[in-house]
Amino acid sequence: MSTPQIEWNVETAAQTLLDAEGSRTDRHPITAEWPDLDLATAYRVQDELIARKVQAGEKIVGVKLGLTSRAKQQRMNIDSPLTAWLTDAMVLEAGAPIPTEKLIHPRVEPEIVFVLKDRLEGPGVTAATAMAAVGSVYAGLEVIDSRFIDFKFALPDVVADNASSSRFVVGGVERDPKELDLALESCLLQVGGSVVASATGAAVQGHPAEALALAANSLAERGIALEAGWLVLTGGLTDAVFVEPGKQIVAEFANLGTVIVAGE
Ligand code: 0L1
Ligand code: MG
Repeated sequence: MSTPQIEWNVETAAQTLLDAEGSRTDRHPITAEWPDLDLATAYRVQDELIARKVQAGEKIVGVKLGLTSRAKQQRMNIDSPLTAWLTDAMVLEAGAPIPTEKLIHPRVEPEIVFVLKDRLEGPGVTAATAMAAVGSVYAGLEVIDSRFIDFKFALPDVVADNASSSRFVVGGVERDPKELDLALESCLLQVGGSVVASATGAAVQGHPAEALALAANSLAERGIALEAGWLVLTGGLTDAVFVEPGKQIVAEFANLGTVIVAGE
């Protein structure tokens, strides 16, 4: 019996990606079967996918940026940053084990996380106006889990797939962004006690505030504003690392504290 062909459109693409996540089954890029999937349509797929999660009871808690650092862009061979949605179902407690039994092939990356005190709406947002809307800053770790085989995709695929989002941890140290130079904030990433990568906040678009401005301005193109109280993950500072059973993944920041997740 041959596999039924999918009739590709925004709805079928969103459901295909939700099914891949739910059944922990990675698949070939959608663009291999739907070569006309362009970026604007891919964002419609992303929005549809999240609308279905919200309908199922999840709550939007913020947004993330992906591919904001050269380390990540070079690894994925894509040089455009992108935005995606965060929901409450993605929150992982600091130190908690990564629920690998529910995931396909998780990887982890350190991030600088903002919590907004004011609404932020593009266009025309600069790094300075973006920072004025930030109430507090934290260290974070993001667990990404592409629904595509070997994390291989074109930009529209990964946009549709909500930028490989899976889980994230926010650290316990809250800082006032006015007290820190986030471009100089350094981070050591360790796996099982060995340092595997290091970076400073400048790795993220020169300054995480530039990433926040980019998010506000690109979301504005879809008529979306960032709301007060939302979290913003500004993008991996370093390349993402694989989760290894029994090994802790630790991001040690100079001023934002240390965030830990455990490989199962
Ligand atoms: O958070 C991210 O940077 C994910 C962007 C998508 C590419 C990837 O899966 O690494
Ligand atoms: Mg990330």
